[in-house]
Amino acid sequence: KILVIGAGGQIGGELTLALRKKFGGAQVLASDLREESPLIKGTGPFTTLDALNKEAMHQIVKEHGITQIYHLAAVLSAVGEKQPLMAWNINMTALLNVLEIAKEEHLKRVYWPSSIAVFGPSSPKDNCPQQTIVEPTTVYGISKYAGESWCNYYFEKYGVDVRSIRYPGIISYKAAPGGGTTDYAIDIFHSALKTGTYTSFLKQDTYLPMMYMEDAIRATLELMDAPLENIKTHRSYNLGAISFSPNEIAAEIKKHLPEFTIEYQPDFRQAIADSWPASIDDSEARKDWGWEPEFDLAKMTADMLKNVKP
Ligand code: VAH
Repeated sequence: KILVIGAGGQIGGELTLALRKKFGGAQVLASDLREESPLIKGTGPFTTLDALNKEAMHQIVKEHGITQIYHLAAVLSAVGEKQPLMAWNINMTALLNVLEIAKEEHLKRVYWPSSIAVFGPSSPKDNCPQQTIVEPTTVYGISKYAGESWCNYYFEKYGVDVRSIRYPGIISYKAAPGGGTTDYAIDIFHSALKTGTYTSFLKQDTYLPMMYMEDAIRATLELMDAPLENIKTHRSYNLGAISFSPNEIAAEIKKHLPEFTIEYQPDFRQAIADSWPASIDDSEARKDWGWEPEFDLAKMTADMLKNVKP
């Protein structure tokens, strides 16, 4: 039985739906600090859970016979820069609670997302490899990079089968994004459909690694399904799909909405974006567990414009 922590979030909600589709609604207990989101309501059991409360989390695991945890609760990059110590405390305490309980209860498997935000200005800008110079300059990136080392520690020392993916920016329409820097690529669709124009908080030529939610969910399930012997790292796997700039996604939208216009007013998030790679080398994921993206910019744009409710 699976526990999803952070089921109210952008990825947690869709992961909950995908896991319920795969294993059956009753097999997936969704949890979040906030009340049950409309996206998952009625598709299976839900409980509120503050991921900082280890006792409460442990109680839920024992009461429900949980054997796997997907931990999707975190403070993202932009919000994290506004409240650094709060972000560090939440991101690390919640992860250590999950790892400790996985050790004590001998859970079968744990999933925890890292991010391309672990990379900093000293990392290679293009085709950034999985193993390279990693000097994060955002609190979010610092917490994700530290978390990767903790995951490896619990695997090496206690045999906890925890697996992780460094997600790029994830684009989706089913749930609101959670305060990230890449979220301009979601906002742009809502704005284009609502007003026909968008003011981007990133400069026009800011390339960032991105991925459509369908690809991110499928990658997560494929990683978690892979035989343990195929998993060559319990830190985290680089994952890439598409790299584009605000200028490029605007041009793609214009193919569908010729009247669409964009302007640029970079804010504090520009510095965050500039510290990250423009594209990712995900050859390890392709080699170890057969990763292959399906959505390119054109296919994603068409799907977003078809489904976004402005
Ligand atoms: C953020 N969407 O912007 C997240 C992600 C790579 C970016 O980690 O913070």
